[in-house]
Amino acid sequence: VEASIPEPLREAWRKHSASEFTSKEDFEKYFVRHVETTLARSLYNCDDLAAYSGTALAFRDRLIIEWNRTQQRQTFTDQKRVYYLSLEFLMGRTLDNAMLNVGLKDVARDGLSDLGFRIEDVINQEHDAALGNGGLGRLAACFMDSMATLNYPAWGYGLRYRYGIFKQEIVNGYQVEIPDYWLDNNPWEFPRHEITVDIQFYGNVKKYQDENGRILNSWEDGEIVQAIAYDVPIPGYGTKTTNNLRLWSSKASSGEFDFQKFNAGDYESAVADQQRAETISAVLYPNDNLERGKELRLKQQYFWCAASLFDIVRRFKKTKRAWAEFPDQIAIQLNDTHPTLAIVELQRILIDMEGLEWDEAWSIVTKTFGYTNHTVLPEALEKWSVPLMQNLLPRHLQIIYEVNLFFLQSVEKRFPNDRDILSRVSIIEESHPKMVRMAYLAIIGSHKVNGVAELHSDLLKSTLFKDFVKIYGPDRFTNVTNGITPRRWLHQANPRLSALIAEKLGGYDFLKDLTLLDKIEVFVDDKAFREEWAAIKRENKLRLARHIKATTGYDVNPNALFDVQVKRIHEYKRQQLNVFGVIHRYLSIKAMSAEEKKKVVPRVSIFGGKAAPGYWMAKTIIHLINNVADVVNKDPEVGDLLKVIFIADYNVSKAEIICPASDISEHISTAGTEGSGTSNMKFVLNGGLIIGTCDGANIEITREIGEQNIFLFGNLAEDVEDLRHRHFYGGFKLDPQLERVFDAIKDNMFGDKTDFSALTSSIEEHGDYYLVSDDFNSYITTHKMVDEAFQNQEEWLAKSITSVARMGFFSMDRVTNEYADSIWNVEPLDVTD
Ligand code: H53
Repeated sequence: VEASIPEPLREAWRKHSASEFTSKEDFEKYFVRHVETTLARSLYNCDDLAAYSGTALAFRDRLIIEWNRTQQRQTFTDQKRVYYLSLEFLMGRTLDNAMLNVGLKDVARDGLSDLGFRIEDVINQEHDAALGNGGLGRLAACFMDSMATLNYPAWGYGLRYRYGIFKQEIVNGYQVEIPDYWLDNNPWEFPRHEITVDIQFYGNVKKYQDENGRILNSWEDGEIVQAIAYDVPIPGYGTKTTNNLRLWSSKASSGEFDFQKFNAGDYESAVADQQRAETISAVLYPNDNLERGKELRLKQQYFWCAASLFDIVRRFKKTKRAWAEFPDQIAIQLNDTHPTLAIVELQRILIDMEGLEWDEAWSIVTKTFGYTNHTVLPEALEKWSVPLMQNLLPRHLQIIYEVNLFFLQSVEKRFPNDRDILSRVSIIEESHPKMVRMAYLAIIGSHKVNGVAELHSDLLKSTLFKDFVKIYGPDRFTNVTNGITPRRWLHQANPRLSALIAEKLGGYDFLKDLTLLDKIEVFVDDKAFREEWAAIKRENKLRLARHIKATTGYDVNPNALFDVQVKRIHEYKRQQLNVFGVIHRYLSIKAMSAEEKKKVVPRVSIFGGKAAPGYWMAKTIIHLINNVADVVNKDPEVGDLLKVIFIADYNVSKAEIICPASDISEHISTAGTEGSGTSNMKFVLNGGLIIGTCDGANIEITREIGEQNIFLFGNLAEDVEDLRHRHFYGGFKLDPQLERVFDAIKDNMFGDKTDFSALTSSIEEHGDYYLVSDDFNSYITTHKMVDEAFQNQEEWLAKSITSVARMGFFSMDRVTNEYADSIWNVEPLDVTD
């Protein structure tokens, strides 16, 4: 149906076309109207939650106007677009960000105050959109902000989970998971019930001859599930560009199948089918850096890839261009291997549905895709069992085998005397059962593969993907070091610091070009500037102290050194090293005389992070932290000298309170294991110093800010293999200071020692894979240096200011521009031109 209104009738439309508010008066008008009509409330029963909804709806109106214009403009201009495929988008809250991005937060603050509300209370009503686990999901969210800010025509594609990452509660020291049902009155999404795609699973493949006598394949008799689009507008900062994030929700298809059952009186079974279909988009898998090979996860992946590809292809076909132009119009970025099936799906569409020849199709596919790898950890690398795929996606498995065959033939031709290389690089691992190696498929199906920090990208080339470098040459592999959006992670999280910087730089341009931060370095000796800088840190620490008091009941001294480690709990991130260090500190304080205690720098050790529900060791670490907190915090011999805090349910909105409040934060993964890390950047950008290993982006942070401004410790990545070897083949002795810590644990000082025996024995008896013992001494020594440095507050302040001034490189805008230039080949489109 042609839905476009004929020209003669458009006048009435234009006259009444929605307009956007800019003044306080108008904001108040929109707000009251929404409260009274959309929400059916009044000034007699408008609480903070209703005020949140009213404000959100007023801003939503504005976003949607810009969103419509942007989409129309992008469609009309028809230049190349980027599609960012990610199973996770860890967006956090939207309202504050929307107000800041459109530049109307002050207007809203004044308006809300006129109407009887405090803007902070209103903002705090919002539920986080937590459709992600950790770094990978948050990176996708930063991409969305940056792509819109830089005016790139870009869409995100993801899944609309009914349940995001679980809420974490701590009960008797243990993590308990509570489902996060977040969709009730979420004003930020627009259901597009008219935009649906039928997705097939199971079934079988039949061969047939077309009219030209060609043998083609058809995938038949499967089960159909419907994908429904939900759109989320993504406003850029200081631009009219408002991009789209499209999330797919699953529903049973209203096909004949159900009807037959229904008519046959099998109502219950028809409902069960319905529920089974809805299960696909029901829950986010709560694992970070861990793949467990569950069928439902594979279903999620295909469902989302197929719906997104159908949508992209449908849009392309409207332009009536030749297929060969597809890669000139479309770049698709794969966030990790989770969307690798999109490669296979596009090949399937082109050869099975559109009738292209294999080679022509494959050349289009490889020019279209780029693949980002985020980890070298073996347990995080996706492999799918061949029988599972055979059953669920029979046609795709055939195509994978075909891709593999052609690939291996080409390898054999180039390396005729190397038999081993074929089995090493084969997409199919010859195990029982056979497995599809998704990373290899992603490399073969993309034109560029990137790692997320220099060390990580180098490791990819020298270890995991070494053979592929030999085959394709080094140019297919590149590095784009991660970044963060300064809008959320400076301006929104730390408004006062942002304002101070703006005052010195004569405006907020640095939020769009973070390298301008270097201009604050000249104020490092400016007395007033330094005082204000210190006052801001203090205020941020007080804000966190209030949060800690409200959530844990503990009082913490704001003059103490705040030492923070917040991130997913994982053995490779080594929260166990941190808590062992805390125990060591506790034991040392207990052994001190009153005189010695006077010299101790008071410390608050703050932890936060979720463990995957099935990751027992990670849960044990949480348990130990909480038990240590229990003992230490109540010990009168220690008092203010040491407090241990576990902040429950760490998420994006809590990160916005925590990051600006740290004095030092910990990024202490075993060298060579962390892809990049991004919270390291958030802490430094907010004037916190860091203690870290030579891993991930820590190395580049050091290069940028100078090694005198960071506390590095521990063994290097190049030595890890040897050290691990030594644990098994003699030459290993447990670090004596760590032994003292273990003795305390074994004395039941922190509760029943058997609760923690897995933790100690993994180090003492099972090879200490993460090299906790090897790094312990250097860790403790470096913390002593941290204490000493903190005693010289003037020096500390200088380090803090200098570091912030040198953080420009870590802006997500630099990252986005690098992807745009070296991987996507897309240009910005200013929608106001
Ligand atoms: O991705 C971040 C990195 C971080 C890395 C993380 C990540 C996940 O959160 C999940 C799966 C995965 O393979 C990697 O661990 O180092 O900063 C963004 O690139």
